[in-house]
Amino acid sequence: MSDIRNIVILTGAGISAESGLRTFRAEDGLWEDHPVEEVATPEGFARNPDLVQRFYDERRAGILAAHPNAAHEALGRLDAEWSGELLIVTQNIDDLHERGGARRVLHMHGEGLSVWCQSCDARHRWTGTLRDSPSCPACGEVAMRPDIVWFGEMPYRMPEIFAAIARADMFVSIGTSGAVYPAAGFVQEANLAGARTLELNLEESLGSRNFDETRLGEASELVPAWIEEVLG
Ligand code: BV8
Repeated sequence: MSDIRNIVILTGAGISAESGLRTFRAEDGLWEDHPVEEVATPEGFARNPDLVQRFYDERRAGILAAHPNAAHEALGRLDAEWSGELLIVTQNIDDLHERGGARRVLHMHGEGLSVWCQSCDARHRWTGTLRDSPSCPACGEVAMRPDIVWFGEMPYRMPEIFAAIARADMFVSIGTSGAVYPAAGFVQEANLAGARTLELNLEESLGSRNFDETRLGEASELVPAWIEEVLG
């Protein structure tokens, strides 16, 4: 591990599964309650804003009721003790990385506790609901949507992510199925950058063949063990 200085970590819904937040593609996955095109696309929002607002109101309440697990806390410890570069790129919209102590976190698909005014472009931390059409605290208009990157929308801060991967000595993917791009392609960028690539996941993912090493199991066990290796 002594040759490792710059680390990029990608996380997905699997790291928050043991905190009680459902993943997307398991049999009880979120998408099965609602077809994707209905709730996670701009077209779906335009067609049925009330359904989409209620879907994210439920997700927001779930986030507030959840607690970080040992995997989030281990990454918080890494962030506090790692003297090299570190970037935790998460596809998750929960704030469990932050509540687990991590600081160097980038939410590439947005955040469940943030809302975005389509009239004045302001973003606000939001723990309430949007189904009751509240006015934007900045401009007073009723025009707020979840601050979430939907299918067909550009993920946030991509240049920053690609720059971090280009400098990485190690790329670790935790709890993601490798089903959604551009996140699913990050491991190939890391391989091109000459980084070591490690996957920690409950089961083989769509991208497992692209990793130098895949360890299968629960994040709450695999992540603390890996952090011990890195910090040890
Ligand atoms: C874009 C926010 C471009 C919403 C989400 C080919 C190439 C490039 C793009 C595309 C392409 N084909 C199609 C596309 C477009 C599309 C896409 O990838 N579609 C897929 C379906 C094929 N991508 C996009 O639209 C993206 N934007 O490409 O923009 C562009 C260019 C120009 C101009 C404009 C745009 C935007 C995608 C973002 C969508 N938003 N989330 C919300 O959260 O409600 S996606 C959502 O699903 C998540 O954010 C995440 O990213 C994604 C995958 O979910 P996972 O996190 O992996 O969860 P999943 O359930 O799938 O898997 C969980 C894993 O954990 C499993 O493997 C399981 O085994 C494991 N696990 C479970 N328990 C545990 C565990 N592991 C450890 N421990 C446990 N206990």
